[in-house]
Amino acid sequence: LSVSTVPTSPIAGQKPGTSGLRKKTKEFMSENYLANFVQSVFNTLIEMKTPVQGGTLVVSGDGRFWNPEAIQIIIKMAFAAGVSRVWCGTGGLLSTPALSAVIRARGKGFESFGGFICSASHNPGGINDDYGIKYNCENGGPSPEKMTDLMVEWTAKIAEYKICDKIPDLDLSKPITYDLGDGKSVEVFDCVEDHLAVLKTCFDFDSIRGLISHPDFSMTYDCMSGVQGPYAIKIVEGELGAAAGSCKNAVPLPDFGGPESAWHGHADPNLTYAVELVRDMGLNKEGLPIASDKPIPKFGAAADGDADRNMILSSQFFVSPSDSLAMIVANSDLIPQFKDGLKGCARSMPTSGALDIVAKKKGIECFEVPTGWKFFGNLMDSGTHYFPDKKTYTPFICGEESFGTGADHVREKDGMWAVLAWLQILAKKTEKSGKLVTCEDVANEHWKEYGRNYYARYDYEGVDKAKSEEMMKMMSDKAGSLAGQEFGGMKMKTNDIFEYVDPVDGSVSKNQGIRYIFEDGSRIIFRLSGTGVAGATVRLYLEKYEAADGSLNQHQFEVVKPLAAIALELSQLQTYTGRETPTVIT
Ligand code: VG1
Ligand code: CO
Repeated sequence: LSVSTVPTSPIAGQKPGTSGLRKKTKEFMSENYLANFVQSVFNTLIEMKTPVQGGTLVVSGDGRFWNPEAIQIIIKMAFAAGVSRVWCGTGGLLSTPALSAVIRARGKGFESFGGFICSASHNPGGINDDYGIKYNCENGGPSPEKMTDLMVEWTAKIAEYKICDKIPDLDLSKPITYDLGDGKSVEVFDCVEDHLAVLKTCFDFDSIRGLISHPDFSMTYDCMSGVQGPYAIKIVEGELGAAAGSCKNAVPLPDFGGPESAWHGHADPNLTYAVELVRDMGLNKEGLPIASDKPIPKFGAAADGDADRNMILSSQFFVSPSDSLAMIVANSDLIPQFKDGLKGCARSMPTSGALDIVAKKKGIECFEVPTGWKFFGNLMDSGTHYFPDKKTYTPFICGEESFGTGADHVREKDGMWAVLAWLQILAKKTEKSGKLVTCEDVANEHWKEYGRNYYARYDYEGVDKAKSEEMMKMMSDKAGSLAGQEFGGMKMKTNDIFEYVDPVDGSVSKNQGIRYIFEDGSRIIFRLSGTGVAGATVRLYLEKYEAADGSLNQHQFEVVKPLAAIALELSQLQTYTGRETPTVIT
């Protein structure tokens, strides 16, 4: 295949954030933007001695606007870089967890060395919205920081890129193998099959089928016009027998429904954006019950654009993501994946401490890592390091407050896994009790045993970047100086800047958020988002613990309000940003 070398020059700002490189779509479409970044990734891989030559690369995405064009470009560049085989899901679609599964499990003997995920995840898509790309490694997980740092170095010195531009654009709509000569091929395969095969090793599908056919059970799964549609239809309706139509908005759209959709193209499963699901489950956007003229399903879930996020609900009941993580871990013995015992668990720093309480009681190791899934991978892969009695397999569950939950079957958060984990827990509990058990039942039982970590996150979107950085600096400068002082009748235990030393490879991640921790365990945390494309988003995380003998059925948003008042005082947020109220509360 003939290779063209195209001269180019560095483009400023090609720095991956919390999860890949995200920019306005038009910026990505501008001359050489994508090619510069993709070539920088290949240069990094070659520098790191990744077997790109003769290797297999996965390329697919969440179906957002411009994906078809970007995928064709990446395919042509991959062959120019020496790749022999490119794998794509049908339609160029693979959810983020499915792509992770494909990297880890597909094609015995010629496994892939990694893959590109063309997605900006929960960010809206379309010509006027966001585009993104992310590279995942041989273990199926996001590139670690040392690797993204190298990519950034390459983007700053790139002078040319290579592309096999004589290859015609390929039709990726159905399974087929294209033999392009010179030992190069593109294989298109069903986008669901590999992920489904992995999930079948995690769960007892028969028992979940039993729950779904229970006369009192009903469910709805809102795919928000993201990539989960084909997975939900095939797995939930096809394999598990949910009624046809249980999966809503299940056709992936390039703009996730766009401005006309109830969620304005913002395929982000939370109380604010998952408008249709929240209404159908008989709730308002504060998570409070509202009257409904239709029967309310017993179980509800939603996914984001690339299907790594999940929201879990039961009739008129919202399961907060931090709680969901803790409850799955508490009930992990009901999930076949952990039949030999769960060895470890982890949460991101801002995620509530509900998990820690469960881990302590169950006697399992619990880790606290910075925000973003890339930090979980090392822990999962460290089987022999941290869990010496297990040689290769490290039963592990992890999650984030941002509606991300997952386990060691892949190296990404996995929206479908979270849904199946809950269905599995409900199935086993229902089998045992004889009557239908709901998420609300599980939550009430959980809080009575462990207490409740009331929790909320305030997002201030689109604020001035310089001003929010000034605000963060003001708080950072005070680190360590507030211990012992009283705020709103609460005594401060510590205030610091979270820094993470990876226990496996010793790498250090500084500046991962500002923490105020009170004597009673309450926490206030500030971070700046690393996934936005314009201005800045300030995230404020609020947590208050109520012991098992305390008042367990209050409204979470009300309980944390006094903490919010303290947070505004500590940060002077209103003065710095000019914002009176958050854009989103979840
Ligand atoms: C956000 C969330 C974080 C999550 C990340 C990627 O990052 O807070 O928990 O891992 O999005 O999720 P940030 O830096 O904006 O706070 V996804 O579904 O967009 O890949
Ligand atoms: Co996502």
